Amino acid sequence: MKISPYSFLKVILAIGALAYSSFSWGSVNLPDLNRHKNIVEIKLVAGVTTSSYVSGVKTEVWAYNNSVPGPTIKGGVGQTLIVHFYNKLPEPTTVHWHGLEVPANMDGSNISQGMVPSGGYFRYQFKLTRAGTYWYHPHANSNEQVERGLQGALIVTDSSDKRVHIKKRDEKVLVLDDILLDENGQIAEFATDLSSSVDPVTRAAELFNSRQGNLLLVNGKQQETIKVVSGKPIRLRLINSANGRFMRLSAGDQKMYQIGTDGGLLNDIRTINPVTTIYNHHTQEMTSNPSLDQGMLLTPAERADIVLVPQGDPGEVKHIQWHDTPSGLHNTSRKTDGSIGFSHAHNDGGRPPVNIVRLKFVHGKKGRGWHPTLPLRKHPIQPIEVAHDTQPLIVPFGHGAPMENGNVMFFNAVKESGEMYATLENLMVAAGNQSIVGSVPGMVMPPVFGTLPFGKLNPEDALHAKVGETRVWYLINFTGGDHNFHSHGFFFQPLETIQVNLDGVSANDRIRRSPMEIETKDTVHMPRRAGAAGRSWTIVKAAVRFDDSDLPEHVQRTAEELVASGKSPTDGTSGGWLAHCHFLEHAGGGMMNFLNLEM
Ligand SMILES: [Cu+2]
Repeated sequence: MKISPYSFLKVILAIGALAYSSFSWGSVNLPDLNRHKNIVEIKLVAGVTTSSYVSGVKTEVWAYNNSVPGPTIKGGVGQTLIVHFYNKLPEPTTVHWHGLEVPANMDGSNISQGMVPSGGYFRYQFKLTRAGTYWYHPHANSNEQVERGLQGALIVTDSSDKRVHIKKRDEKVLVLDDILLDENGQIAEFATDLSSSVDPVTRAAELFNSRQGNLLLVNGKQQETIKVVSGKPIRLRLINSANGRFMRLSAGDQKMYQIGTDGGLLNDIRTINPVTTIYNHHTQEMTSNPSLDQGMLLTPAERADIVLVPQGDPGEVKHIQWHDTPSGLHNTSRKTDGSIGFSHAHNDGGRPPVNIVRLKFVHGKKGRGWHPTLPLRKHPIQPIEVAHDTQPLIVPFGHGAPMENGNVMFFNAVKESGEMYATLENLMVAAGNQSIVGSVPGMVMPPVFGTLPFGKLNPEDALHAKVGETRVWYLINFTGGDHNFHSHGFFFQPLETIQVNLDGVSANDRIRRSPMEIETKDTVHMPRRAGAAGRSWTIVKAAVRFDDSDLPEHVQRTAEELVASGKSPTDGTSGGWLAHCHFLEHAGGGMMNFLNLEM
């Protein structure tokens, strides 16, 4: 079968009706090698194998234990996880335990440990500290290695999970990916590989937008099927493992509730509004309502725990659908002077919905709906107290114009961040002034403050904090595209999103504040700026405390395990905690910073 590389829709229509692959949920066998009840000990091998994403085509993939996604690792809070990791890939790799509160030198980032060479071995060992839906993936050449299939779920449970009142057998993990296949059904060449045959204009687009695929995958296949009984709730743990694709899910008339996020259960259950669609007469396709109040949105690497209460008759089939989301996608083109230009894409958010999960109603004793014990959490999440003078950790998000070869420089740091912060705060005071009507003069262009892509970032220019300190992440998106922010080692609590536009007519148009409900996150969406470059930006603030004092004592890390700095790891110490955009092409292109955490 020939696959057109850039027409997502056509691929889905052409192959959407074909058979599902034969393996089912988390069926990969993962024996626990240790009989001690407080230890989960497993063997994990990264290697090259094939997968049948498209009927009749064997796609070469890179996989953990020969499976995409890799085996689901499960454990309880307080248990120690030991992973014997073998690298049978043709290149170096690491394993990053996304979201887990691990000792710094077990974090698997490219600065927390040395690379595990091809043919090499590494022993990971750490305690499971907090219930939640996590995942593991490489942190070396990540955009290629994750796209090729290296990704797997890791589930940590505690006694609060029983209060959800859904049996283990009615709980499913959905690893949601989006991959780009070439016309032979193989993983397409990577724009980040400058020696590839990808042309510069295409390269620049893949870097700006992060890789947008042409095939959606749920647990490594085009569609997942779940047998359901009317009125009997199921619990779904969603993981967005895509390089750059947003996953927004909805299930029509089926009731869905969000109960958990990256770092475990929420304080309050949230009802998920279904995504409405309209018919587009020009494209003759359905288009999803762009409002983010609709559906369950996951940006890359985010997770959500949801409960779905099926309603239907035996024999009926209903669907969970993927819906597109506008995210500031860019088109690129060759200009007459030979340079590469970029503009906002017309089709941004306009792709039609795709059925990704079949809910197949079967006969059974009709369920009586969902009756959890409330509140779900035995111990509600307590807000991190932030003093007025808490020092911000400043992380700017920006990029340069495409170079001749299509490469794009991204950054998450500037040399004069204090000066930039002062400029921003002053302009925001003016923008919030009700007595000023019309545009507020001023401009903030990050290059003025000395952009520092990750490769050029020295420890002294990176972020600094002390163990035990409470700080505020002050994340600024200067770009016309969306990003997200992921910090290693420590969860944060998002506080508010502030959209600043100096060109607004009144103070209310110039500064829009959206407070966020309390939750435990390690990855948060950074919406694009609302107006012109330099004249508008989006700020996300999040509270963080650099210790484990909100955890039970027996799982807390020691101060020695938290300390990390200097960018270069040694055998025993980490070179810092990474903080970066999780659009993998952006992170790889330099949109990455690190925290020097000291005693
Ligand atoms: Cu980004």
